[in-house]
Amino acid sequence: MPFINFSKDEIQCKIVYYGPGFCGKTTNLQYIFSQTSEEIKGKMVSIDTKGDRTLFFDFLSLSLGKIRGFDIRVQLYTVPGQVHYDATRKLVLKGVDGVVFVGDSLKVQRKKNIESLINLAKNLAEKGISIRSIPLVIQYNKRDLDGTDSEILPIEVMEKDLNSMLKVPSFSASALKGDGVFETLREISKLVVKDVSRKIMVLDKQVR
Ligand SMILES: Nc1nc2c(ncn2[C@@H]2O[C@H](COP(=O)(O)OP(=O)(O)OP(=O)(O)O)[C@@H](O)[C@H]2O)c(=O)[nH]1
Ligand SMILES: [Mg+2]
Repeated sequence: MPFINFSKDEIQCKIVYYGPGFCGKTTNLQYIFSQTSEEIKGKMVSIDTKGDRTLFFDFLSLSLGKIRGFDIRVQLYTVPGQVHYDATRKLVLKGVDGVVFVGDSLKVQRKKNIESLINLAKNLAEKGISIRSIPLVIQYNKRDLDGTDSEILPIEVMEKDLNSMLKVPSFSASALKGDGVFETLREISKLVVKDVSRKIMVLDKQVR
């Protein structure tokens, strides 16, 4: 459920970037931060990081404009992808309004992608949320490695592995170069704002 701050006329929506270790979640946020104007973004905060590895989470807040007099802010979080940080992932998922699942296009990560998606479904289910109903977008990252020496999974294979049941919007991306990063963010923001507006309308009706 979004957080509504009536004293500031602000609605805060939480979007979590989820996926296996090293798939590029932090890089997505870094690119968004580097390309967004000062008026729109807050600080990017990385809590507990060792080299490239997120050990707790990254956080970036963006302003999306107004709906019915309320400022809409999206708060972007990343989880630590490494398998043994599951307790932290559960904490970061608390109060989530939407998820970007970042898949790693490297062939060696194929199994890790699937395991991470299953882990997401399980951690959402523990919170009473179905992966089939929450706003969700899938991003196939590291596509810039296509055509290099690295072995890359074809999009069709990733789509079959990760999206054949869910059938959610999906995007090819290179978080490193920035390709597809804003397309992914725009789509998840759209889905989340739509969902949040619907929930607020239901609340409105209950109050009246
Ligand atoms: N070639 C290429 N490398 C990428 C891309 N995105 C991320 N990387 C690299 O992959 C490594 C891991 O990226 P991160 O963004 O730290 O990965 P993460 O998903 O946050 O990883 P954890 O915090 O461990 O869960 C870094 O060295 C990035 O530079 C991409 O689109 N293309
Ligand atoms: Mg990270």
